Amino acid sequence: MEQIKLQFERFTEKEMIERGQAFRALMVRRRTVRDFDDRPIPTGVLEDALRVAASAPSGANRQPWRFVIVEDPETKARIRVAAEKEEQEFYSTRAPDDWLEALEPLGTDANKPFLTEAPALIAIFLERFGIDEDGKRIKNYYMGESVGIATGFLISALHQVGLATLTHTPSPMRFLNEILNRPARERPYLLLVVGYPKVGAMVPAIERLPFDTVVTKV
Ligand code: IYR
Repeated sequence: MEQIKLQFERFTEKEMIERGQAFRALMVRRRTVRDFDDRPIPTGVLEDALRVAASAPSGANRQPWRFVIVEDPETKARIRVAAEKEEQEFYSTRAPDDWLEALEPLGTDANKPFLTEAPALIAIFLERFGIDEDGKRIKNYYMGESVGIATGFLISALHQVGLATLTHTPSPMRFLNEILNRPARERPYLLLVVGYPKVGAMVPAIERLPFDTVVTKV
């Protein structure tokens, strides 16, 4: 493989500390939002964030992510109907009691108004395998890890420009393949709801775990 010169920005130690603190301050303010208004997103903003997502590292550089931007009200409405159907099943029968208990503090239920109220949904698909020109399967590697990292990049990029997100996982969400016309080799990974929080939106008063619970130094 041909090699090219690495473009890498180096900073002084002072700059490193300042940049680290500034990025931390930005990112820890991110909250998952469930209450969106319908104000549209400026042209190009989603595309820029998606280019960030698509630059994520992936197993063997297979880039096994596919993103579908949904802004059309009719398609959002179809997604909402299908998701609420699954969620009704989930909340009334499928979910075990311990799961419902874990969700209690978040106050979620089977109604998903944000799917039509938010200006955009980004459906994220995981490509289980590729197809070459002869129609032969190409193996992908570490798809879950790769798409998870790309999704993290996407959420961060959107937060950075002042957009709120909700990582929504209707289960099962195969209906997304049908509505969005995606091949069976692409598995719906999650549905990212994107927009501005409603003025006065509330979020649950949840806390992050203590730092030394999640980080250990040996
Ligand atoms: N998919 C359901 C349930 C749900 C599950 C988890 I884990 C959450 O963090 C939140 C909700 C729903 O979207 O309501």
